[in-house]
Amino acid sequence: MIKNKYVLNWVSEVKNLVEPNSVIWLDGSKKQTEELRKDSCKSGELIKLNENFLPGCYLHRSNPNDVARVESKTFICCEKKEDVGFTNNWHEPNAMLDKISKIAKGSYKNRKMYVIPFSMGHVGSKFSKLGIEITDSVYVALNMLIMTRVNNKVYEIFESSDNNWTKCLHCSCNCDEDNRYVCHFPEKNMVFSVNSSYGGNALLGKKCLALRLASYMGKKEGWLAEHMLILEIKTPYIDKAKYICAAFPSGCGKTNLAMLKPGKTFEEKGYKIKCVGDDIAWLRVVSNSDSSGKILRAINPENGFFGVGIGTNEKTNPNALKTASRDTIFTNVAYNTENGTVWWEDLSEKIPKKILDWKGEEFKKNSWMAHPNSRFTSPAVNCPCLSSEFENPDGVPISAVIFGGRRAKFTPLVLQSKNWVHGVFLGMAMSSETTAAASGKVGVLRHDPFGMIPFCGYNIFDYFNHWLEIGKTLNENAPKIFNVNWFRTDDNGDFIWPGFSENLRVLDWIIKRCENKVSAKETTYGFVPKISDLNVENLNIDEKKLISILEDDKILWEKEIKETENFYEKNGGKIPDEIKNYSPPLFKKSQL
Ligand code: OXD
Ligand code: MN
Repeated sequence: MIKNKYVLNWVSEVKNLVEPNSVIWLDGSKKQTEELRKDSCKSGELIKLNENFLPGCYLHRSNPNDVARVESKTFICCEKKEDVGFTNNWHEPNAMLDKISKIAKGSYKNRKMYVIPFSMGHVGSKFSKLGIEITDSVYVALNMLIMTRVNNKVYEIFESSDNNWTKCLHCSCNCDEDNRYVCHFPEKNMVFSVNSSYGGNALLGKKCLALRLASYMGKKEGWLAEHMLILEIKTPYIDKAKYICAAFPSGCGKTNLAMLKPGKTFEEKGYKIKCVGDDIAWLRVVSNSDSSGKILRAINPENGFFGVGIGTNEKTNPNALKTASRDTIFTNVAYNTENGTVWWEDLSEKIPKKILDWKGEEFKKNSWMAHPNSRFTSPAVNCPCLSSEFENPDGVPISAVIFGGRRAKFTPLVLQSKNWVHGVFLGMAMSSETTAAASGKVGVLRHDPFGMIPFCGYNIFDYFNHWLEIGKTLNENAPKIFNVNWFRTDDNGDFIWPGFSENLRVLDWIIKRCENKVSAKETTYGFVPKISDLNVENLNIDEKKLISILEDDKILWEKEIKETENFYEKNGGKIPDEIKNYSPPLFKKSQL
């Protein structure tokens, strides 16, 4: 137990509200975790999988009405409506607190209350933030033990942390969709979620603290919380490893890129990719150790992966499969009853003979066996390509920032911005076709600036300006900014670029650009590779099609820029003048 009086007061306040029959403080120890796993198997919340094939692994089935983040029920509750901007739902804080407290009142009756003190980031690092999640769901508690750092050191550090930590209260209630709320109170440093036990709505350290509240803290304190993977790349032509951050909307393959396994051609040449993080990056401007000005360093604040099952297989991400082969909680995947393992569409060609779908029901033709947003929660240490820098409390120095989206017909394979300001424009202009990670229609094109539309906890126009300000402090040491698109299709609707491990060819060009090892073709819209500079050795790709995705049509760009301007204007803001002024040809009226 922690003796910090702020912690004790809050825990006792929550206890009075939710009225549990017992309170359990979680310390992350093996013994306690094992007891929780046993309890959850007894209660039916988890199913133990075959220890021989999947040691330490469990299956969980959520309520079928509770399978994805619910953006329509996610609120930022702060004094002034204008502080949240058009990308968030706003609510007045006291009225909302009142409303959800009534829903939560007495909801832990005959249940246990789990208190989980955790650190996002390395315990005690200046990058890190502390939180306490209280939950009545043993499933949520076990996920938090994987996704965050929970240990004795966290307990120690809480003793000297006064009130500097985030309150995270989760109440399962009866999973009533109509009364589901995920509420953030930035001014109170608090998250309160009721009636959902699905990942992003209930593992409150993740999207709620590490993105929505952290982005708000970052604006106040001068740093960035981003929906970005962090990867380490070693190439034969540079001695030191380089680090890249990449922002993509949900479901665009961040985990696959972060754990990319080089194909034979590149492996033999000495290329290596290591993973630092697959979903969230916290970035700070710090002095370079050789005193050559300021650089951007990044940490992954999480301690595990909450990956999507479907789309993960031997071809797309063998490292993720190994990561999920032990000590993992699978959510809403199919259950192979013959051998006690799990399955999802595209994991293997054949459907196992004896199988139950994600709801625990018999095979039905033409229906999903695993839910499209089925997940695996695995400890980071399981990852065979985890970077040794994952544990560096000072983070890694970032050479390049990549933005990307899922666009079938527009934006080239790779484009380098002309400078930081232009890069911020590329981030602002990001759009992507939606996936199953959030509830709502799949495949619809939506604006998703910086991949942050569901996660920026404050006014997005202030966020754009914050990015511009960060760039000024970095000056000539600013990472280079790129845009990528793996998803262009031909007239038959087939992907032109093979993607997955072949994306290393694009990363290679990016690093060469950062190291001034290669020139590029300059267009009004940015720098693109000369075809001779993109390594396509042993790649079976039609040259005409490749050329078609290396450069964009001027008319399409003009339409896109106009559309982006209209989108922001319609929503009460505008593209900052600084961006418009930097490159008149992009915004010249006669071109639009
Ligand atoms: C996620 C998401 O769960 O982005 O990572 O939705
Ligand atoms: Mn994500």
